Amino acid sequence: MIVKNLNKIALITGVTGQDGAYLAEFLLKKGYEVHGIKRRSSLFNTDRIDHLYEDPHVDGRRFILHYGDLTDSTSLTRIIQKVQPDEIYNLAAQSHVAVSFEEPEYTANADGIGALRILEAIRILGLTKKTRFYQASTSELYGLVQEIPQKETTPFYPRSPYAVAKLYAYWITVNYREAYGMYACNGVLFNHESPLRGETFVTRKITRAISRIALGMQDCLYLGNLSALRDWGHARDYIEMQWLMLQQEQAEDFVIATGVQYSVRQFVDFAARELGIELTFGGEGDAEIGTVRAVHPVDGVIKAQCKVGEVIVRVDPRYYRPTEVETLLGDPTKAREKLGWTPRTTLPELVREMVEADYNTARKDHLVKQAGFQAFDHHE
Ligand code: NDP
Ligand code: GDR
Repeated sequence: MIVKNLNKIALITGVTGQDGAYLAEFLLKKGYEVHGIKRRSSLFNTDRIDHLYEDPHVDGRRFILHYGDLTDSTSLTRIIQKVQPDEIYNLAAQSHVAVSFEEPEYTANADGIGALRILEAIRILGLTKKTRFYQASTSELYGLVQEIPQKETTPFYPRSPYAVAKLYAYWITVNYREAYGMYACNGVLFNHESPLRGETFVTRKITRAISRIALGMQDCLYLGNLSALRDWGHARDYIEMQWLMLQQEQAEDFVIATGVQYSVRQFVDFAARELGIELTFGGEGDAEIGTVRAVHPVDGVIKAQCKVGEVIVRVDPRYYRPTEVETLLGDPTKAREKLGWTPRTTLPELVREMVEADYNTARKDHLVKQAGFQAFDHHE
C-alpha cells in the first residue's frame, strides 16, 4: 500500500551525483520539499542539478542545498536537525570500486561509517519514528558470487574496500531497524547508468570515447577486463524504486536489477554500432583488441572517420582490479511482486541514449574546432 506523500520533506545525500540528480527531480515533481547535501569543492560540482536550482533570494523554495560531508557528523546532525526530514536517501559515497583500492580508509569512512553517522543523528535527535532512511546498497556485496542470479537471500562476499564498506552500511541499517524499530531499508541496486553517469565508470567511458573516435577526435579506447559481466539498468528507472521502498508499510530490503546480463565487450559493440562502426574482437587478456571491420552511414550522424582494419579498442592492464567481480546478474522478483516494479529501459535503449548524449557533446567540440576557434591568450 502506498502512503500519501503530500508536502513531505526529503533529504538527499549525494545530491550532486548521478542518482541524486534524478531523484531530486523526481521528488520535486511529486511535490516534495527537497534538501540536498553537497560537499565543498574548489570548482562548481552542481552541473547535474543546475537545472533544478532556485534563487535563494526568492521565498517558497522547494529545492535547498546545504554544505555537509559524510565524514563529518556535526554537519550531518546540524542539517538533519534543521531540516527534520520525513525521508533521508543516503546516496553519497566514494562510489568508484577501482578508486577504493587506492583510498580504502577514506572509502570506509564515507561509505561505511557515513551511514552510521546518519542513523545515529536520527536516533539522537529523537526522529526514529518520523524519519525514514534509505541506504544505497549495492550488488558489489555479492562480489565473488555464491549463487546465480543473486537475490535478497544470496550470501555476500565483498571483493573490494568499497564493497566491504558498503557491507558495514548494509548491516548497520538492518541493525538500526531491528534495534530501534526505525523505518530503515537497503536497496541492493545493480549497476545503473545514464548520460549523467560519471565519466570514469566503464559505460560512460565507452560511450564518450566511441563518440570521439567516430569524429576523429581520439584514436583508441583503453579498457581493463572486457569479459566482466554486468546487469545494467537505467538510473531513471532505479531511483523510482528508492522512493517506492520508503512508501511501504514495513521497511524491507530489495534487490533492483533487470535480470539480463551483458559483457563489457558487448557494451562496446553496441555503442560502436550506434555510430555505424562494426568491430571484430581478437586476442586474449592484455592482448585483446577491437578492430574496425566495417563502417556504415547512420542517419543523423557524420560517417565515422575510422578506417577498416584500424584498432580502436585495446586492453590496458592498469584498469584491472586487484580482486575483480567477474559476473553479476540480479533477480528482481521480490521488487516486481511486492512493489509492482519492472525496469522500463533495455540495455540497447540505454546505450542509444548515452551515445546520443555523448555524441552531441563531442560534435559541439568538433564544430568549434573545425570553425577555427582559437582561445584568446595574452601569453602567446
Ligand atoms: P556518484 O558517484 O555519481 O555520486 C556520489 C555522490 O556522493 C556525489 O554527489 C558525491 O559528491 C557524493 N559524495 C562523495 N563522497 C562524499 C562525502 N564524503 N560526503 C558527502 N558527499 C559525498 O554515484 P551514483 O549516483 O552512481 O550512486 C549513488 C549511490 O548508489 C552511491 O552510494 C553508490 O555507491 C550507490 N550505488 C550506485 C550504483 C550505480 O550503478 N550507480 C549501484 C549500486 C549502488 P561530488 O559530486 O562532490 O563528488
Ligand atoms: P562497477 O562499475 O565496478 O561494477 O561499480 P564500473 O563501471 O567501474 O566497472 C564495471 C566493470 O567493467 C570493468 N572494466 C572497467 N571499469 C572501469 N571503470 N574502467 C575501465 O576502463 C574498465 N574496463 C573494464 C570493471 O573491471 C568492472 O568489472 C559500479 C559503481 O557504480 C558502484 O558504486 C556500484 O555499487 C556498482 O556499480 C553496482
